[in-house]
Amino acid sequence: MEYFANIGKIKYEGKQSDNPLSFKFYNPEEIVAGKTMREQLKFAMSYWHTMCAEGTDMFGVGTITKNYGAADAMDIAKNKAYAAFELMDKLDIDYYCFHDRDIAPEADTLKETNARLDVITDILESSMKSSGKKLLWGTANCFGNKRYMHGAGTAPNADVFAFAAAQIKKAVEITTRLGGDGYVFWGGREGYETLLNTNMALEQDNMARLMRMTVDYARSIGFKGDFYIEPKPKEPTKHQYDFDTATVLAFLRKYGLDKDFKMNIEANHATLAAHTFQHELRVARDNGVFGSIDANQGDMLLGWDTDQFPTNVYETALCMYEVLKAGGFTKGGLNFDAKTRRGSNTPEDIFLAYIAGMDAFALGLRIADKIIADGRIDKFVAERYASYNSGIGKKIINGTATMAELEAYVLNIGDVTTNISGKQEYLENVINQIMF
Ligand code: XUL
Ligand code: CO
Repeated sequence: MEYFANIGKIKYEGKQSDNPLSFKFYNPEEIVAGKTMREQLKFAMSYWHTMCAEGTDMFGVGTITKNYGAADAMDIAKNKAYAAFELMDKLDIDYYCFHDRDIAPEADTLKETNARLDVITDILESSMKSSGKKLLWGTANCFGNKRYMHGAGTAPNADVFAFAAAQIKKAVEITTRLGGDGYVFWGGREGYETLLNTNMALEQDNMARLMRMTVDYARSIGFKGDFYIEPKPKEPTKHQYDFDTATVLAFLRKYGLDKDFKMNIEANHATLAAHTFQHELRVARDNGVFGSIDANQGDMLLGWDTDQFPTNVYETALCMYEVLKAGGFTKGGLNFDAKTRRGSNTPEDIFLAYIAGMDAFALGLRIADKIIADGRIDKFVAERYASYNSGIGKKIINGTATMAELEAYVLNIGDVTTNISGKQEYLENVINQIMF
């Protein structure tokens, strides 16, 4: 059965094309910065938004039907899996990501739920075999069910912790079985609403315990992928422990987990933390924990996670600049954790949205490559810090300068006489000149 019957394979037609169902900038086999665009960008489909989300919001019901011609919950789940592979094939997307509950609905008992997961995992496994599509990462939805109302790994109730561990065990097993390149922790409700009822120290200790157990168990069953934490400062809880990359790094280091985890950076989460997307990527890169990306964008006028498809080329360019500087993706990729607006309610809108996101990142990649090849930005930054290459600066860097020596140095020079301009406007001109 064909689920998107009116839509053919999306092909690169170039920017002159007026066919809305074509790529204008994403040319998968074209080489940019030494690899094909396909290899550089490693696009992934998010199962939850693309296959499941029906456009509900706080004020209204769904506007998009995603039952894929079935009525029974498990029949819908099966058809959804087949439809997912048709969609990936038509969009020429090589990877996908899922939560356990996206692929199969939860039943009354964990045993029955896991049996349902096995049924769908069989379909995913055989579809992957025949199509060559790959799993970028798997994860567990430990936030949707009401048992997780106070959190999962950070819940005050040990039975809830146990349930989360049992659920994650299964999610890790199916991720491993499907050859997943990654496993994500996103702390959906791992945070608090008020400190008046919260033992923050115990909650964080327990989260670390759950992560350590997960890593050890996954490695024991042969999981070879990377583990990621996906920082987000708030929503759904008022305060989430994985606030931003710097906060997560401190957490990982405190609990000795820093060698086991990298970051999955989401653009909209960065802006909710009052950072730029580039800032979060830079913190990850500088600390050797850059892993994967949830590609989307927020609305700067709104304070919540709108998960829009990325179209802002300035942002995608600076993102891909960081990715190229980090040496490119290894096990990670660009997962479109993005959904069409509630009013864009046809299957065609989903295709148009992915085309928008893939083209925006293709443009970003080309521009980032040009920024690096142009060299003016890198040269400017290198020269800005040139005082550390010799003399007193070199001594500061190699750790031989003492406070007394620095005092003597200053007494000798009198005062700082040169401070060169930061030339922000010049650099912004350079970026625009390269972009346009
Ligand atoms: C929520 C979010 C999640 C994670 C995976 O804001 O980004 O979908 O990506 O749990
Ligand atoms: Co995400």
